[in-house]
Amino acid sequence: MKLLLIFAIASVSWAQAAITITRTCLPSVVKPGATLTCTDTMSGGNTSTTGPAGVQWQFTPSQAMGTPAATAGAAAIAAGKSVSSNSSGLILVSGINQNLIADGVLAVVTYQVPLSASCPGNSPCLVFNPSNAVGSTIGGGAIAVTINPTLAVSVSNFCDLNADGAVNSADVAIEVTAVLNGTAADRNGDTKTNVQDVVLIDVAAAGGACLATK
Ligand SMILES: [Ca+2]
Ligand SMILES: [Ca+2]
Repeated sequence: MKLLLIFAIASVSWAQAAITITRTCLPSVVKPGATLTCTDTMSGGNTSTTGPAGVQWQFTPSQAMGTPAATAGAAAIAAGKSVSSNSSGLILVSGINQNLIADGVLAVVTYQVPLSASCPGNSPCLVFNPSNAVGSTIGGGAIAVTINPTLAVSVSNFCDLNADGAVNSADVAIEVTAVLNGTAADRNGDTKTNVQDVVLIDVAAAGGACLATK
């Protein structure tokens, strides 16, 4: 009897357990105009109890990032679910079946980083703020969703040649080496690699604006 009671309590606690969604993005330092690929992974699900059968969540970027494109991740595909999304960043994982979703990648979301995006000092400043997160049991009941710590991505610029989030002498050295070695490293778009390109990196490394265009 005592064992049965313990089992019953354990079952109730499973039914009420929250699931967690964690977002990771690559690259961690992205350049304007490049593609940022974010992977949204679920943990804490249980295919022998509540699932979930469907999940929704939203990430709102802290600066304009255009309309994200979301595709189904391995865990969603395995459960026969598809992924829908809108321009606000709302992501919906659902499917015409009675399957429960196992832990794993629910969605892969890509953003085309606008040329206007930037982070002052190249410190991580692009944050994805979560909202609207909830899961559903097969009966339409709510499953709480926790979003793991908010991720911050750095938007670098065309003068951060080694993509370490800072523009300094290391980047200048890369450009100087390219000029000396005759390696293509055009920064002003004239198709030549020469002192003009070095100067653009020099100025940025000295604290000026990065005027490199590629
Ligand atoms: Ca750098
Ligand atoms: Ca050039």
